[in-house]
Amino acid sequence: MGIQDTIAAIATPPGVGGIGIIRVSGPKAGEIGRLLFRPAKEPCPFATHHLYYGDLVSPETGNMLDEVLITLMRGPRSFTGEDVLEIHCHGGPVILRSVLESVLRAGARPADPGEFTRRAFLNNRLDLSQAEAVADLIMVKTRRGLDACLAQLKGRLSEKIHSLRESLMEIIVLLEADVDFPDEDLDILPVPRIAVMMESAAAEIKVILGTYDDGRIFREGLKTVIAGRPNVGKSSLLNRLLGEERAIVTPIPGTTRDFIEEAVHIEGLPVRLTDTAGIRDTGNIIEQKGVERVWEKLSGADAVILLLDGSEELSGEDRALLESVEKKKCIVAINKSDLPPRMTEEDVAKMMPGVRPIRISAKYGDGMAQLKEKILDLAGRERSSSENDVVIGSLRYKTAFEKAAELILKASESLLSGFSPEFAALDIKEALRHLEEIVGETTSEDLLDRIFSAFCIGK
Ligand SMILES: Nc1nc2c(ncn2[C@@H]2O[C@H](COP(=O)(O)OP(=O)(O)OP(=O)(O)O)[C@@H](O)[C@H]2O)c(=O)[nH]1
Ligand SMILES: [Mg+2]
Repeated sequence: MGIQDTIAAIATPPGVGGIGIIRVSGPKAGEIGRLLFRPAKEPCPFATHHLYYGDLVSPETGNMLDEVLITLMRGPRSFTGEDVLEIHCHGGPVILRSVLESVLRAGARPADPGEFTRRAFLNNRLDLSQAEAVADLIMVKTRRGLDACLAQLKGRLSEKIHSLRESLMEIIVLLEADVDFPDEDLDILPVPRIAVMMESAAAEIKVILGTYDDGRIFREGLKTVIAGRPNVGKSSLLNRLLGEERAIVTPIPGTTRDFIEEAVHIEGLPVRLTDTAGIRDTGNIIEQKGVERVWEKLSGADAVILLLDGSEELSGEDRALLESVEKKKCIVAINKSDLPPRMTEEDVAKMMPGVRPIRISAKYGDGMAQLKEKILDLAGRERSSSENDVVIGSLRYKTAFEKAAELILKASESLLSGFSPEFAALDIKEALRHLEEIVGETTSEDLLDRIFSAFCIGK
């Protein structure tokens, strides 16, 4: 498999722009540059990390392709660690395509998705967690998500893994000293001390795991489901929060039958809103199917906005819903505050002690600021971590950390119950392997393929 070959791709997004960049990486990068580029001023030594101005021409026909700026960054001081050529063209799709074709004819091959970053990883310019941060960085949707990605790119997660690794190595050395010299009656195995070391490593991992919910929400958005009886104004609320008439609103109960999902930002927090079918017992089979699926949605939600119609009395169906929704992720909103009230906050509080409902009018927009505040609170705004902290948002990291913590605790238990330290050492080594997988030190080709194929081409 040739890391020896030279790859090329358009690195800027499709469409029209001020400039568009073709990126080339590999041993032929310099040669390709020299073949296609006609400098405006001689001499043009192609000094590394310098920008040169001139024309790009097709070597076969001599025809001009574009007027460009070109730079060669010699390895290993480049993104991939190889020689990297960047051609800054005018940002038109036809120009970029024709320049890329010439580059390919001059000896490069098209890059696979994520291949530049993969090479950076293989050449030790980045570890795997940093490589993934590159992919996340360009997709990130919020300022705080960006901070977390930048911290990861700068190696905060990697540092954490390395310090955990040091601790685990130390434990292994202590455990194996006993295995290696069992006859030397040194009585050196300080079981309680090792157990403390193990527990503190596990505790450190637990702290990192505790950031997953935050991290995931800032990567994927807060999954928020609007639920309630038919006709309470769920679709009106979705439209209000979106600022457009997305869902159909009618006075007929049972209007919404399927989910409507839309994304909004609330003060930088990405929120994935789902409008659902009104929950009620119904003989209509289509509507009933919709209602069944609402319950599934509710159990998978990060937040539920339970909507009530304040112009009516609290009904049996409302009560059933109030009882069944998980309190800690629920915001109760009494809608239609513009109409004469027939439901009080106390009625609701009786059903759900500790919950303070808010009054809103989806139709006229009253109470929206308060509702947004509540959503932000649920997302754990006050828990917000500093940009230097490690925040993990990826399921891959979460799983690896969980397995490592489990194995460390298992090792500590076995040691404390008097089993041979050999067993504990095996568990700790396995835990180490899971941690190393995060930074890509013990990662299978398969996993690498999966991770990098999710990148875009040119990254
Ligand atoms: N006065 C008043 N009417 C409202 C308000 N919100 C919604 N409505 C009206 O209530 C009716 C039902 O609104 P929808 O948004 O369709 O209600 P829904 O909960 O989505 O209903 P289903 O899809 O049938 O479950 C419509 O006639 C809305 O105009 C409000 O704040 N004040
Ligand atoms: Mg509706």
